[in-house]
Amino acid sequence: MSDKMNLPMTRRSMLGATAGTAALAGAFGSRAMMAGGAIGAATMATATSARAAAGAEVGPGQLDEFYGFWSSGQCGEMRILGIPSMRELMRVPVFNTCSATGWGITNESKKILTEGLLPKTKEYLAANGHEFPPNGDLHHPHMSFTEGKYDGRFLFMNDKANTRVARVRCDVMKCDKIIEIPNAKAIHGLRPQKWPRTNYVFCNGEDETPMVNDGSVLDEPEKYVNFYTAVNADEMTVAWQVMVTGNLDNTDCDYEGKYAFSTCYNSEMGMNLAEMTEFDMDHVVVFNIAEIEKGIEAGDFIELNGVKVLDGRKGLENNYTRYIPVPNNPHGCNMAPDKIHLCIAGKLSPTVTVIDVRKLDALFEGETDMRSAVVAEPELGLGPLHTAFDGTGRAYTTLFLDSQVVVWDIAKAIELYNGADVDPIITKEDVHYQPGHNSTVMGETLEASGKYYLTMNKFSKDRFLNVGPLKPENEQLFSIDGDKLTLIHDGPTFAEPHDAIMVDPSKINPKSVWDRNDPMWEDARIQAEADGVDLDDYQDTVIRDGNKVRVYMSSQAPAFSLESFTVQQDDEVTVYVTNLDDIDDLTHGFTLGNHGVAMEIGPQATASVTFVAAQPGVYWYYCQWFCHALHMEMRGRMFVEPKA
Ligand code: CUK
Ligand code: CUA
Ligand code: CA
Repeated sequence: MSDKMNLPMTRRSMLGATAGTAALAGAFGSRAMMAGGAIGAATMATATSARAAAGAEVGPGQLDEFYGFWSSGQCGEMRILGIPSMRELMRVPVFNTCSATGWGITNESKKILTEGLLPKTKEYLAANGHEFPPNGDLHHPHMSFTEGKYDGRFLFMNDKANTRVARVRCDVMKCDKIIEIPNAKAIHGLRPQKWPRTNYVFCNGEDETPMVNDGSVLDEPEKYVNFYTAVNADEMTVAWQVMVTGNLDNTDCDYEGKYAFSTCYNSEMGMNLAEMTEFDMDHVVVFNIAEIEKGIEAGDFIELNGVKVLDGRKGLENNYTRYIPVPNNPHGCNMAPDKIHLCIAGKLSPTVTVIDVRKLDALFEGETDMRSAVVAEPELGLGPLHTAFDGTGRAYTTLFLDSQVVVWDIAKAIELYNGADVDPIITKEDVHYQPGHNSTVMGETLEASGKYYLTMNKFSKDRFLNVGPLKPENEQLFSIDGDKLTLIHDGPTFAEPHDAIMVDPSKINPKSVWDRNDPMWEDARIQAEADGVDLDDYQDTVIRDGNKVRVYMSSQAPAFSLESFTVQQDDEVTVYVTNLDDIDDLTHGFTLGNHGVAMEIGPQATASVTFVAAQPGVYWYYCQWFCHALHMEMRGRMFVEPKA
């Protein structure tokens, strides 16, 4: 059998042929470019000339100025874009499963997806035939900080759908940790601590649930609670939680490491829309980090599902929290890079409330007028949702209902609040349509820059060719020139980017080839060692261990080291593939026909997958990442012998 399948090619000639593949890829590339150009000329003429005028053109083969890290909402992945071209560079699976990379299929990814789940959740999931949640709702990707600046170590993000927080390693752009947050429900707002570094990742539970949620309480809102969570960023464990009054929506923190903040739109503790919008004022909760840490040290907490929980509810005598009243159902919570001003977007109120964080100490030292920390509340337009900053004292607030961005001056808004006759509004620009989040380059850091402004619009309506009842969202990129915004990109995105950050490339330096000792496949390394297999070298070993079979193979373009292997029906088979190629961009794959098995194996990586060989017969496996001129031939057979 194996003689017939031998390829007339040495390993050296395989490597040689790799160069040919690059040429082939080049040819494919230029064809695609020509097709794109033909469409582009007709529809993008205006944006293209504006782009050129703004000096924001990125020609074929040119690199972008900035990275964009994008949420994908209910798609559950993180996306990487190039700014200002808005080209999508990569999709990083996190809370979703991915057919291309095998995220949710490989043992390495399944470990990450399951190890942080609570025991009870595993029970719900098992009852529904899942090992881990098959979906996610990723809203807020943010990078780790050191002293108020991005430090390029990690990206953190939330899953509102399944109450999780994930971390992506910036050195390889892969998720390495996912944890489910106990007690809280629907983790929404998320922000890494900015100062002195990201020791904590702050996250908001949006949905309130009965404190003891065992089926005995439904219509007693006073028994419902909500939790603010601090995750230990290095260990990806829950550091502490604070029980609060009302729900929580978005969160941010200051540049001194003293305070974190959350908006609350349901101070009513309502259970339906009418109730949730009943009061004229809701609130922002201010969390006093040092006091909370002291409280933990002093043992002033209860332990709930393994988490230290402090009671920071309103009206209690404690120094953990303060509640600042703000108008009706606020949403966005954005700390300005001037280190002073926190902007709370009004949503149902046409205002943004500006809080001066220097006035917060007083609230914890006897000041009883919580509104004394408010220094401005300009009326800006209908449906303010989120605010971005460019480091010049200007603020950019999205107006959902008006379908506009309003650019305004923080200092003038303060003057107006103090009675001066000034207009803080600099300009308003139409966007298409109904913007949610917005961002500026490095805008949530001390290195905020006024180069580009991004608006993430929830509706595209008639802006693109009709693709049926489900329409894409629309994202628009503007170049900022003084007080002027110039539209340079207008393009559809699939469901549903909420938030994005734009990052200078000097902040990160991803690898092109994996380190052979990467912890990602630690379990495979340990198992191989026990099996006497050297993963760093050519492998073609099949180990039987009862009805468990471990198949080790390596890949080098365009062949697997094992062109076939044999197992018995009902064996539990684990295939380990190590990609011995160490050339940039030479990813292989392993897809086993009709078994729901596929995985990516990057250069110098090891990946593994486990399945049951349930039916006798011949099953081909193949490499699904186009790697070589003879990529189609990169395949082999699994032979399953019938049970004796
Ligand atoms: S939320 Cu989506 S538009 Cu989840 Cu940050 Cu405001
Ligand atoms: Cu290896 Cu395609
Ligand atoms: Ca409300």
